[in-house]
Amino acid sequence: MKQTQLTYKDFGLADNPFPEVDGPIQFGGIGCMDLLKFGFYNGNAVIRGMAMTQLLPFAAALWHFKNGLGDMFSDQGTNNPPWDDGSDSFENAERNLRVFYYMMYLLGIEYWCWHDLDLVPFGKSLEKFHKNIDKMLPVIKELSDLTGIKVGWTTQNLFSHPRYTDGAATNSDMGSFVMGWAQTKKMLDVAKWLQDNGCGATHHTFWGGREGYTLLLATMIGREKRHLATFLWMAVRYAQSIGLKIQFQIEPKPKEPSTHQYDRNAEVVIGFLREFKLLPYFGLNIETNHAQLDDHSVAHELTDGCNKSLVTGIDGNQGTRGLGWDTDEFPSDLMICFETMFPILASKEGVLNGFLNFDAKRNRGSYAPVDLLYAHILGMDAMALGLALAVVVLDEGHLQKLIDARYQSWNSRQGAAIERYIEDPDSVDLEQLAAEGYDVPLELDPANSGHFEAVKSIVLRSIPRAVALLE
Ligand code: XLS
Ligand code: NI
Ligand code: NI
Repeated sequence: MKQTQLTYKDFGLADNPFPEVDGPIQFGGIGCMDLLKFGFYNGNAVIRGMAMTQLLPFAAALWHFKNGLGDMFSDQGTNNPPWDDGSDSFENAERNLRVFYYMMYLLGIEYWCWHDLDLVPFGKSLEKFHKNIDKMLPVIKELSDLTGIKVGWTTQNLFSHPRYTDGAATNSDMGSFVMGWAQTKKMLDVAKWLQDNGCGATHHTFWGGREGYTLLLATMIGREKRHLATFLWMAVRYAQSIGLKIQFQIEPKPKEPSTHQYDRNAEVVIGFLREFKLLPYFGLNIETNHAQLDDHSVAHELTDGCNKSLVTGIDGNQGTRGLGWDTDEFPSDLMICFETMFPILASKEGVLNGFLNFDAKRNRGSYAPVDLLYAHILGMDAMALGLALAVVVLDEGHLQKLIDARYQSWNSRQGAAIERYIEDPDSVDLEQLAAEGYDVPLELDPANSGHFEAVKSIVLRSIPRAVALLE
């Protein structure tokens, strides 16, 4: 991020979109009650020898910045910011992008993510749409040069247009597959342009908005999954052909809007990628709310992915417990933020090699422009606290001591032999092992208790020291 002090005018804006603040949001001290300052996120803190921007590579989502805040009971949204004239014009799209950049500058967010359709409206034809994207690229470059804020990942919206009602790559109508490919190829060309012009775009996401089925009885699942794999292979090979080095990632989601989506969760996606030999080219972008829709925690999804070094991004958000919809709320739940950062810090890499994207929108009732600042500040504060808590729990070692004790029986010679068995069938004498099974004491050994409540206490009691880390 460049250090120079900028004003909204430097972003080519005639009016100040956020008159409530006169410069970048500052850290106001722990628990600061000026809500237009950070109360936990301290951009100057250094933790584990790393800068906060490295530990928390925040990205803002253009689609949620522009989100009209409609819902399933009313398409008519509540978000009518003064900078948006409601038209489909290029100028309106450009003004939105300029305000978006100014917002990220104020917040100290260094990356952003977008679908083709977020940038400019689709309009009357795919051709015109793509021409408008090309016209906007120099604006991205101008703003990126001005601020140092880069694109994190690009993607294509293959779920909004009626053409994609039954999916894109998995549509029963081949025309939709072909049109989806045109959009995807274009966004890979765009990523190449962005990279060549120093604007970032190191990652590219596939979220299969409607890649799944609505009615199983009318669906050829096997054929559709193969089409999806074909589509992904086309992206891999096309990127190679234009010399584009990009980290592809799949964002799992179990359902909604389709009944069942083929990229249901981390385990399912890993199996799918392995089946079609795509594993070397793809990572996982794990979204908290999607994990929740799959009745899992984000920690489960991330742990699955991290164990295989496959996590390349996070869509940090949260849902409303028990609701069952993808409400994409800004993260505020400390335990969710802890569960997000813990698997990443505990992983072999120890840091997220990708983006922590706020795939989050304001509540429908938070329609003031300044709520965009409040919302991101909330998310950044919460994630910072979650990060610090994960660091303390990991680094103080109390948890590891309990885990080590729990698994200690496996550290015996016999345990090691059993753990070798898959590779070395001679490591275990199956007859003898079964014979020993008769001698295993029938009473549990208290030494092997999981002490689960004690484990939870470790997290709770680490909170004060986590807070101190951020001071
Ligand atoms: C929607 C998805 C979407 C992806 C990008 O549920 O989370 O926003 O992140 O296509
Ligand atoms: Ni998402
Ligand atoms: Ni979502």
